[in-house]
This record gives sequence, structure tokens and C-alpha cells, in this order.
Amino acid sequence: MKLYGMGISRSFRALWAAHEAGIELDYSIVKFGSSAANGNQSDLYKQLNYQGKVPTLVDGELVLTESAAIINYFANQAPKKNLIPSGTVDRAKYDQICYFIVTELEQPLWSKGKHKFALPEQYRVPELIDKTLAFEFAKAQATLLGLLSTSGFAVGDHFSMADVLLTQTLNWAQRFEFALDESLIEYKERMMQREAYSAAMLRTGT
Ligand SMILES: N[C@@H](CCC(=O)N[C@@H](CS)C(=O)NCC(=O)O)C(=O)O
Repeated sequence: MKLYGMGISRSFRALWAAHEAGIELDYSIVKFGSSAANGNQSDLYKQLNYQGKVPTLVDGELVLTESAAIINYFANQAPKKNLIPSGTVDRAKYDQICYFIVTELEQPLWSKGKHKFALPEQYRVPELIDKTLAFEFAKAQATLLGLLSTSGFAVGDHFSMADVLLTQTLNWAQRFEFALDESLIEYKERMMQREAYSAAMLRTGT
């Protein structure tokens, strides 16, 4: 199995998840640019991931290009670790929080990145950054606080892949200077104490 990734971007979710599930993989560091060896815009890489994004997972014939799908793929290969809660209610709550993270919580973060550096300059609207996106993040964060389990984990009463998704996203929010609630800072710092987190971090080369 080969995972393509870059630093602590969304690909770190997949790298950390692999360590949680005990999956061995070949990790290939991708760089911005069109270098044939490892450039995200090289023809070779774009055959795997049309937009030149990370992560990409290749497992035989299977190519996956969405971080949330990859972490679930890993969790399903280690059923004894219970990394996706079972049972109708806990599973529904797991799905809910994962979808919320990738569609709502992440949205103002990625929009900030796009309007600061990722979009071609003529499409950027810098006025959005301080006002609109800060407002949207605050609203999403308040919603998140209502959705989270009271157990100290994202869902149910034990660690799951939702914690991987959430911790990486909260770190991203902090890096992009969004105001994080104290309880979320405490939560993510606790998750970052996990052995699998440190092991994955070592492989990023950052
Ligand atoms: N929905 C995708 C988004 C992947 C994504 O946008 N990755 C960013 C890094 S966090 C990327 O590769 N950006 C490089 C680019 O857009 O050229 C996922 O969650 O895997």
C-alpha cells in the first residue's frame, strides 16, 4: 500500500490513521510543482489524483483520493481496534461528526487558504478573511461543541477515526489563526499525546 502526502496537511489524517490501525505502508512525500519525481502537478501524480491534491492512497488497483474515505478504509482493516463505532446510534453519530467536519468546520479554513494564497490572484477576495470566515468558523465551532460526546472523545466513549479527523482540523484552525475554544485546545492536545500521532509525525519530515 502506498500513501502520498505532504506535511501536516489533510494527508496527515491518513498517515496518523494508518498508525492507529497498525497498517504498514510506503509513505511518499509529495512536493508542490511539476517535478516528475514527486511533484503534485506532474503528469504521473495527476493520473492518480486529477487535482494534484493529497492524500492519495494506492492499494493494488484501488486508488482513493479523499482523506475521510482513506481513514475509514484503514479502520475497516483493523476491526478489533473498534476505530469506527459500531451500533446504529454510535455509528450514525460517527458519520454525522465526520461529515460535519469535512463539510462545515473545514469550509472556512479552506476558504481562508484559498483567498490568502491558493486561488489565482484575480479570484481572491481578501475582505472575506477577517470578517466572514471568522464568523462562519465561530458558528461551526459552536455547533461542534453541541455535537461532541461528553466522554472526552469525539463520539461514544472511546477513541475513533473521528478523533483523527477532528484533531487535524483543529490544529489547522489554530495554525490559520481562528479563535479556538479552550476545551477544544485541551481535547486536541490530549489526542496529540497518542503514540500513533507521534509515530506518524516523525514520518512527515516536518
Ligand atoms: N477533500 C480532500 C481535499 C484534499 C486537499 O485539498 N488537499 C490539499 C492539502 S490539505 C492539497 O493537496 N492542496 C494542494 C493543491 O490544491 O494544489 C481530502 O479531504 O482529502
